[in-house]
Amino acid sequence: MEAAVKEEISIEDEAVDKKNFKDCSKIAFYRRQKQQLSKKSTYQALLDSVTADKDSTRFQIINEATKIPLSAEVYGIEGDIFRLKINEEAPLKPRYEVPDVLTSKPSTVRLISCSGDADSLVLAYGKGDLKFHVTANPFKIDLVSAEEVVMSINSLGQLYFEHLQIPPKQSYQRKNENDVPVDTSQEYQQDLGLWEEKFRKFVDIKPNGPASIGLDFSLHGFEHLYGIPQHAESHKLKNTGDGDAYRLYNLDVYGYKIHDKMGVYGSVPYLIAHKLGRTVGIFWLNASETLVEINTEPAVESTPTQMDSVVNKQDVKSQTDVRWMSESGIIDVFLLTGPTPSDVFRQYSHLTGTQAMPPLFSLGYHQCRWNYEDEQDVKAVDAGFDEYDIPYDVMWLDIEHTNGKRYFTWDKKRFPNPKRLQELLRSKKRKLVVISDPHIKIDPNYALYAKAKEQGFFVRNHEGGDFEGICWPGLSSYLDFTNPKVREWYSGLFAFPVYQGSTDILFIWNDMNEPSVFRGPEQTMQKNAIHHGNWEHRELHNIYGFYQQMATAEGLIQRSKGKERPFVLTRSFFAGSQKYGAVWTGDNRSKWSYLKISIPMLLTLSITGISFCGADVGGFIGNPEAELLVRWYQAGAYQPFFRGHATKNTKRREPWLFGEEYTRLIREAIRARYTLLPYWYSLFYHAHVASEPVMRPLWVEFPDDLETFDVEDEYMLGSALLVHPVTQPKATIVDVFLPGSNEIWYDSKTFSHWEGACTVMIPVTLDTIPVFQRGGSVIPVKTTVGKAAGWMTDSPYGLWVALSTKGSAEGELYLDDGHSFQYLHKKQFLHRKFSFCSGVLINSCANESAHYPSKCVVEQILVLGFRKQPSSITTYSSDGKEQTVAFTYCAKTSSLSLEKLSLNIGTDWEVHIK
Ligand code: NBV
Repeated sequence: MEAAVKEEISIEDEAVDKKNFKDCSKIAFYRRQKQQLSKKSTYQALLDSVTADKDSTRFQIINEATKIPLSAEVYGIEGDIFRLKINEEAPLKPRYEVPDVLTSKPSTVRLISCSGDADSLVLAYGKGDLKFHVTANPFKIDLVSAEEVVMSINSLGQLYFEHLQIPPKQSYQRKNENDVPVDTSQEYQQDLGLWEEKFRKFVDIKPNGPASIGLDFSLHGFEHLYGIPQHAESHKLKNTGDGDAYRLYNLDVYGYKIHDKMGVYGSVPYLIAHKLGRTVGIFWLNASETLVEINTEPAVESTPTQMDSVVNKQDVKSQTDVRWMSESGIIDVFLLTGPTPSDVFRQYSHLTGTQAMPPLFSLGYHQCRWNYEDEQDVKAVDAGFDEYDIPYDVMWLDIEHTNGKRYFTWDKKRFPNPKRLQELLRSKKRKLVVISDPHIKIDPNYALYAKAKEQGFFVRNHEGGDFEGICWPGLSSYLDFTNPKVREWYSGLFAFPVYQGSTDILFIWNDMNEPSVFRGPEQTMQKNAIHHGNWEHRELHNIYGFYQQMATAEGLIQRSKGKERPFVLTRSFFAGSQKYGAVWTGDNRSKWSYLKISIPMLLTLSITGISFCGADVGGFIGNPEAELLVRWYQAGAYQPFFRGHATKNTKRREPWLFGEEYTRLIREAIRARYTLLPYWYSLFYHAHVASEPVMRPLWVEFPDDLETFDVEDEYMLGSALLVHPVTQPKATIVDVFLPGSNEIWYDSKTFSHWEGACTVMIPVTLDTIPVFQRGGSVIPVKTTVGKAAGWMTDSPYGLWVALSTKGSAEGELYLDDGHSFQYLHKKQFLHRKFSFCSGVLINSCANESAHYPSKCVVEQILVLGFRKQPSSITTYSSDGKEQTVAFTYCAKTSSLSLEKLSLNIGTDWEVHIK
């Protein structure tokens, strides 16, 4: 078995062999839906069947050809959301409905029926600004907002629903791949993949037959769509040509190809459409394999012929059609009506939850490698950071730390005393993260395996035995995390007495949880494997990893008796994974193109709820040259999850291995990250309580500025910082677009400023990270950087005040103990507001009901865009103290700097500049 595993590793440096993965033409339900489309069958809504209760309105839809009824349910959900569910009226057996993703049963709002004629049903939401207009024949829905049709459903007649059927001939249904099918229509069946489907040497036998669903949505006036991660693609979704849909199917694609629509590690079946004046979202709650086609027809302005008068000139609005297709389940779709980007973010997180509040340490820098060999190695690397004066917070151990890839154990030779190692890290206020994968080595002497086996906790194969597949430990079984009992048991494995060698500074990384199965079809699990409740793997494939992270996070919370926030990084994810921790973009490559694509990939994750995301700094596969490594550190320092990682067999690349100058550059980048920790933490608080993404595409901050809609080489961190990472080798100049006609932007290093709505050419050296502060903002920073975040608790703050064109600025700071849930249960936090107006900077309380004692002082205040030399500056504290302070003013850069202040961060005070 070891040999098999080695073979998997040896393919390491080759490009992705796309033959191992399906393209659309190899996906039977795609072929069937396309074929059906050409026949164009119509559905009709039977509006005399309408019934309503306080939650929903129901009616039937029938297919004119088959006459089999479908049942439609429409719900109004709090926060301007509609939900449409379409299922078979009487399915042969229940169809899978995705559980556990919605935070709770969404609270409904009664829809008022205000239909006029017999051919339509109009359901009004709330005061009636939003309407759900159902046309009976042919069946179509229009979503109307203030008399404007924003979106239409099934206007292209692509509603598609395969009813569960009894197999045509029992004899056709094979029990396993070796039985010979006797049905004469075998070829026909195989091509459509109704009861079985071949891919390479794999045969997917489908005891439930075809069950796929599909529906089209037309977005009126929209040309810009975003979302549906995960793809190594541009931020703005592209038109999908024939056979080229975006695929949502969680797969382990080592060194994935970029600018490709194939599915990689995770899926969020949710997209956002944006145009001037309106943002909407479509959340397609389905966990089976899903394909999304996008087709934008841009606006056409007809050129008036001689005959036409200008008045007759006709504009045809742009439109984007989106077609969702899933292999099974039901149609369960949420329409998020906006109208602004932040409304859509709020609506989505109302359904799926917000970003978990991360422990502060996890926003620092993480040092990973497959593998740090042993305790000595870890100690040396840890010491290296101190020697070279580079802050870092977390050391990571990959699969080799275990005893033969048996998770929750330690390799006794390499790590004879894991607690000792953790104590060393603890003494430096640092943490340890170790890996825990979902595959469990089949070894009766491995207690964890034996226990899981005995209790029937593994996914089963279609014959009823435990599913077995090959992964790192050799032959393995896979925990069935979809079973609540398995999750409960798994969570219990993190209890300190159970997880030998673990301490409270140890946190977890879930990898390979697509799940990855070597030699399985597309390197994953057979779709006819069986989960809890007898559901086939095909029904829930995309949510498997979500459940592992859920159980892990719960385990970490439980081990602390509910007191401490967990940190769990996962590779595979689904809608709602943000509630459980962080996500990274998997096995990228040490190439400039992968550095570049990390930006749109992270922006896409961010707007679909997953704020805590990052890409392996340096690139996982390959050996980055020093320049690329530096640029990657500089970019990573300004991305939410910041971890250096490298695969086996790569050259060591700890920050100090490339010579003094490169060490300095990497040190500076990491220190820049730590300087901004208070800002990062405050942004995460906002993501947590107010659903605002931490890393934002420009269009989110500037929704009325058309020019921002396509930008993906720069982005905002919160609303105050614009970052344009350098992603080209040997760059000497970077073109930075500074948005907003009323804005003013300040270079965070040189303090040069520009008015918005222009592209500026910024000269860069290897030292430069193009970062701009938006006029009108105040950013809290730390003035000194420690060895790790834990050393900076009491260190002083600085405030970067960047004045708007009107000479004002605002900002805030969120602060708590950085690790517990006391902020939630006991309101132990500080939330301060900073505002600058008419020469006065005020620090005031933003939340009177919260309290947190802090000794910290604001030591420095930097004011950018201050036009004249002040004559005096005085501070006034709430206890009546008044003090004149020294300052330096630079007329050339219009910057004013106040140093050696001692103003407590948590009390009210004012600074008057005259
Ligand atoms: O556990 C080893 C690696 C890990 O370092 C990487 O970050 C994951 O994405 N893991 C994949 C499995 C092996 C990949 C070849």
